[in-house]
Amino acid sequence: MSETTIITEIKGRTGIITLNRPKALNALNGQLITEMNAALDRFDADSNIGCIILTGSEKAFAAGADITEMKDKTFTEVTQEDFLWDWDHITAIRKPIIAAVAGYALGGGCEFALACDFIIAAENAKFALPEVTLGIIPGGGGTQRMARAIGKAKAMEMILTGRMMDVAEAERLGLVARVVPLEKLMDEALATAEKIAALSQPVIASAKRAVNAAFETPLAEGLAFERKSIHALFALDDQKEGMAAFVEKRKPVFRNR
Ligand code: DAK
Repeated sequence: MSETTIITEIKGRTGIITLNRPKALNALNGQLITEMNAALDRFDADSNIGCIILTGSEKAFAAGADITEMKDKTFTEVTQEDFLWDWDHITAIRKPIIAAVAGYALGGGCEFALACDFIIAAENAKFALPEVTLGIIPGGGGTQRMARAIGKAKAMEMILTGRMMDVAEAERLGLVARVVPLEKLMDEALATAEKIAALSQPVIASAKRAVNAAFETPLAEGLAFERKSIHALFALDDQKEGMAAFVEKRKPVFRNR
């Protein structure tokens, strides 16, 4: 393997993964996906970490899957090796993942941002699913997650034209949770991550699972899942502590159990 394609660091209780292929605008090659997945697993297993941030550079979150790596692949190769089979691993991570997006989030880069739990975007962020211009369609979840995120009309228009969406439109449509000045992107993402990480980890994991169930199940099933989840949380010390602290007018001390 050549030099590492990501940088990882821990700040407070937040694990930060920075995509680091600047010369290729963080194009997502096999090595990067492998290294990113391993870092996600490490952070997910680390009880000192309560939230993860995935970010890129000021110019590009990621400009998509690496076109040079896939351009000559044959149908037989992509099907037999199940090309990019490990692309979806990010959705198996239990801890919250914030995408801190500056610059281009295109194709697979946009799909990775969509696969995170929410996006905080810098004012220069640009989103697109330009795969049709390359003779393919989005393959990392874009047709499904974009349609759910911004609705059919806008998703169709984006995916059928491949056009770029600026951050103002992305915020208006609910694609991103918040827009911040570029120079404040990491500070804002980190402050948000630390706020989440300070809460009870099993409660946060339960909340993440419940919201995700909204996209996987019919409403009645999702509501039943939510009901079971909140009932289960009454088994936690952290529920007793959170409510006792409110009544006693003090800050809760969560012990993640
Ligand atoms: N792949 C490889 N290299 C890329 C790249 C990419 N996606 N994007 C940029 N680069 C490289 C450029 O080739 C260039 O390299 P050099 O020529 O310097 O060696 C360098 O990054 C700088 O790019 P530019 O010179 O083009 O920079 P500009 O500022 O002029 O333009 C740009 C920036 C982002 C508008 C432009 O680079 C661009 O349009 N890039 C391609 C964007 C794109 O089409 N992305 C979608 C790729 S397809 C799957 C899951 C997912 C996918 C597929 C399958 N499965 C689970 C099966 C995903 C597919 C895709 O993402």
